Amino acid sequence: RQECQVLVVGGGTGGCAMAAKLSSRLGSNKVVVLEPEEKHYYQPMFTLIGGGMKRLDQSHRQMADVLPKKAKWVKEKALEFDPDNNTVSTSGGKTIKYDFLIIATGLQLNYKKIPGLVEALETPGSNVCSIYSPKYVDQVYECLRRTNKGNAIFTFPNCPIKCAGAPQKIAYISEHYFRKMGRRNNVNIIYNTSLPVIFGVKHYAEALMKLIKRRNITLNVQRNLIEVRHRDNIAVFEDLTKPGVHYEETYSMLHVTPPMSAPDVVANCKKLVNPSGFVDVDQMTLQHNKYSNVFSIGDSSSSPNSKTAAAAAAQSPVVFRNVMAVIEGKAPTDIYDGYSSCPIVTGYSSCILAEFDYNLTPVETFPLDQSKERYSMFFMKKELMPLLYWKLMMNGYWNGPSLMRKMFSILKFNKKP
Ligand code: FAD
Ligand code: UQ1
Repeated sequence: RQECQVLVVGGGTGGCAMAAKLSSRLGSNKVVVLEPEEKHYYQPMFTLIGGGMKRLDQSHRQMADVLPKKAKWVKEKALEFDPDNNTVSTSGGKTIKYDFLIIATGLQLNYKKIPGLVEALETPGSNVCSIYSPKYVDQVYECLRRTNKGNAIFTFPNCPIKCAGAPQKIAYISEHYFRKMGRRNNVNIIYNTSLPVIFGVKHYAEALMKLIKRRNITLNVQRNLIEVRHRDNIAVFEDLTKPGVHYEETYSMLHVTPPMSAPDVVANCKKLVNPSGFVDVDQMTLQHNKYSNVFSIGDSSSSPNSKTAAAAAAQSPVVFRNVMAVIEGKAPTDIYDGYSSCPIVTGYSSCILAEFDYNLTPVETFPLDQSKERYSMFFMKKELMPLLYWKLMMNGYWNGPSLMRKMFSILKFNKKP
């Protein structure tokens, strides 16, 4: 049995940022981080690894070096939450009692939900790959290098996912790759998405539709991957508008974005979650709707923002201030506006920087039209963001770009002051 003031479950993007902020304010050994993994991955780099622009070993650090020194790391999994008794039991047989709990367990990748997919991903030379897992991301560039004709198919599942732009980023990067290699005339690029639109924010969707047309990419909406028959190179899709209608599509390369969900241990604790299995928090304060000493940050929370590291960054000062308020016996008053951001990489030197809030209204940081493809945004995504992540965010110093945006707008550089 162990006790702590704040227990952070999950030492990924949101959990580590919270542990850094809280342990710096509360002092040593007040914060426990429960996290089973040895390595901390900077997942936004996976898209670039897929395109051969970065290596996998550049995307991770040792968890021990990333988690804050003032917090105590318990290298175990949460097995069961008991919010009525303020305890969490762990894979190592511990029961940790907390005053305050922050759930930051991210999303679980459900590759197994699609029959034939895991076998395909794990068969060498099957031409099936996925940027979403460090286990499979290296296969993406290998697939690109091997493919010189036929259909390169990219999928988007029928559920909320993290970084909803990533499935199309890898399609655009691949299209550019085949063009650079002189193979584009022999390869069809097909983007099959379960969503009814290319992107949820109109401002960017319009730009992306033009790009798709210009670059001759086939877009099929409301088309969901349900099976992979890798021996025949066939991917089976269902038409979400016509129940029972299936399409068997032959691929020479298949990039799969897996179905995702909150991790089972979280989803199974019915007292903590909403009907979809996400931690049931108030979308403004990020405090749990029933348990006032429980908060959630990042992908495992029910707040209806687009799930990104950028969103977790913008949530982190809100969760921090609200946890501190509750610790001091006050009501939480800080509000998260749903900010999320997605640098939609469109090739080997260009990027559209989408930024928006709960209302899907663009909230742009820079005094430029960010729906245009730009090298500056690509450079920021590829070279500056990893630095910002490791040096600032992981040490609790990055609260998202709202301050930068206000600065630009005060200086009247911005289009919308
Ligand atoms: P994570 O960072 O995933 O951390 C969850 C942690 O919880 C993990 O360390 C895990 O080991 C731990 N955990 C899980 N279960 C348990 C348990 N039972 N007990 C204890 N610990 C547990 N975001 C952007 O902002 N910009 C981008 O360009 C971008 N691109 C992306 C591209 C790809 C391919 C991917 C995969 C993601 C991308 N993201 C991007 C999204 C971003 O990585 C996530 O939204 C972010 O990491 C979410 O943070 P989190 O803390 O909620 O979860
Ligand atoms: C961001 O804050 C963030 O989290 C650290 C990302 O993840 C790596 C991003 O991709 C982006 C774009 C932001 C937002 C930052 C700026 C400067 C617009």
